[in-house]
Amino acid sequence: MVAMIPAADPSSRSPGVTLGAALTVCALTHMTCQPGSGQHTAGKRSGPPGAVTDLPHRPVPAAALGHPTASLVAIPAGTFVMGDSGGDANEAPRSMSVAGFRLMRYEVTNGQFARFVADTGYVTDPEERGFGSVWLDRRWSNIPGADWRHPHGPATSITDRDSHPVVQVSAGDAAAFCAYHELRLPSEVEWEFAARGTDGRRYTWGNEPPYRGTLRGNFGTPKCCAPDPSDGYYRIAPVGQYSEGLSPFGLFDIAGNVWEWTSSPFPGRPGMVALRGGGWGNNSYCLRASYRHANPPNLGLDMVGFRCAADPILH
Ligand SMILES: [Ca+2]
Repeated sequence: MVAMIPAADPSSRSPGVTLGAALTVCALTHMTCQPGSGQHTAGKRSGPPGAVTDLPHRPVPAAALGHPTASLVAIPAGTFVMGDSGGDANEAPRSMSVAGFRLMRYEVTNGQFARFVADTGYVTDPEERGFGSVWLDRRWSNIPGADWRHPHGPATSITDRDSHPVVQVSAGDAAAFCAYHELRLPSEVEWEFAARGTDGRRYTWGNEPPYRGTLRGNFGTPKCCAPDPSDGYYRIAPVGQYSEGLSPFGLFDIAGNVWEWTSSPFPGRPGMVALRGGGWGNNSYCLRASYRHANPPNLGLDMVGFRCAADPILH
């Protein structure tokens, strides 16, 4: 099984972290995700942890638990500058045009995925392979028995977590879920346009750093890369909790909570696909709307989920 896990990206600006059999997601392969990267590691909140009184524990909207088409948001056609001149080499700014499409307002939830499995008998890649990747002690470990019903290992469960985003689903599993509902995964260009719109903002909510006073999502510690309960949830949060982190089109959890699979192959990384958005263990560099990451499409991880897209309704 270890041989199926990719090594670190040889083109990355690796800080020399020993990866072993671990898969890398963003933080461990990029120096700029490490502590000491200046503006990206500003203090997480304006007050001390004891002063936090506004942790988000909102009721989850019914649309996040119902049919996936119930939360589709129309994204108009547009042209934008994709990328970030302050990011990685693969984020070189370039003008891109996107046709109109639709994208789910929320990440796909356990409740939605459970109904899909009940209807179809679908078996996910991690279930077939017998393991899922779990983020433990700042690295990925392949844990036997980790799957979407046991996201962080066989001793964990999704009981009472219908409203959490499903994880431990591969890109293939995500595409199968979307196709069953006559939807599809978004392309990488569509995802970034939905995340930041046309005004060149660095993050989905604007240019304000993630950790300055306002809770904008479910992120990791400013010092790379551990889960952090100060946003209300140690690891995964229910979808739709952080209204201060909305995208220009009203999408929740674009930055953080879980990474999101796209339908796009990753340029220069044969066999790999792109995923976006950062997750509950990442810090601000990886939460930028333009940050790109690549994974093998059959891998399940406890920090990676997805949302589905659709073509526009034709009038
Ligand atoms: Ca997300």
